[in-house]
Amino acid sequence: MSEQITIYGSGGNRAARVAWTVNELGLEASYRHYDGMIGSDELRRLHPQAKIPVMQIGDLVLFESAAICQHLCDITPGQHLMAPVGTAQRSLHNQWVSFAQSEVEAYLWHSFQMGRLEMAESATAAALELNRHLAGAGLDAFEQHLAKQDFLLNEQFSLADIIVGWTINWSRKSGLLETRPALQTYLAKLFDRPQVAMIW
Ligand SMILES: N[C@@H](CCC(=O)N[C@@H](CS)C(=O)NCC(=O)O)C(=O)O
Repeated sequence: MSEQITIYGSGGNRAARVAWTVNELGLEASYRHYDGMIGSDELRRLHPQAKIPVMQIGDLVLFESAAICQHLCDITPGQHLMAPVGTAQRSLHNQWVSFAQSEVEAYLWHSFQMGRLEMAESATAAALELNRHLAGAGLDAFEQHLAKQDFLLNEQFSLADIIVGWTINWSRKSGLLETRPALQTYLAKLFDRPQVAMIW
């Protein structure tokens, strides 16, 4: 690839999805990260909410971690992480990525935000319990699916495992995997990969 790839964001946050995809595809990228970058004017010129990750590649500026990872696959000849548009495998990829973000990650994010707001304990306890219940219902779907196969799409690792794996790892850190052994086994397989960029 001739164009320089710059990733804004690094570490165990959602930028880890992008770094892991870069590693799996064997691409070169430079990473920009400094204290105070989130919310900065520099980042707000690239992302409407000044969040990470953002990728700049040539004239293209992209935000949303899943969109960035998918773009990297689309522009990498001979890549092995994502099936072509119009195939069943590609649509199953879209399905699991959307499901993870709307049925699991949204509730984890909401609980995280409540922690930041330091609301009255009585106000948060019920909402946190509801979030655990709703995220858990989404995780049950992944638990049943991954009890039957090694990776999300079939027996072969793919980009869906990078994107959804990050969400499942956040669920583990939120104490939601204790009763979900198939997801624990699944995560261990992901962490075995030398290219992994998540933090255990
Ligand atoms: N859906 C977005 C989420 C982006 C996001 O919320 N990023 C976090 C870091 S993981 C962030 O920048 N948070 C800043 C904040 O909440 O102020 C994605 O997947 O890229």
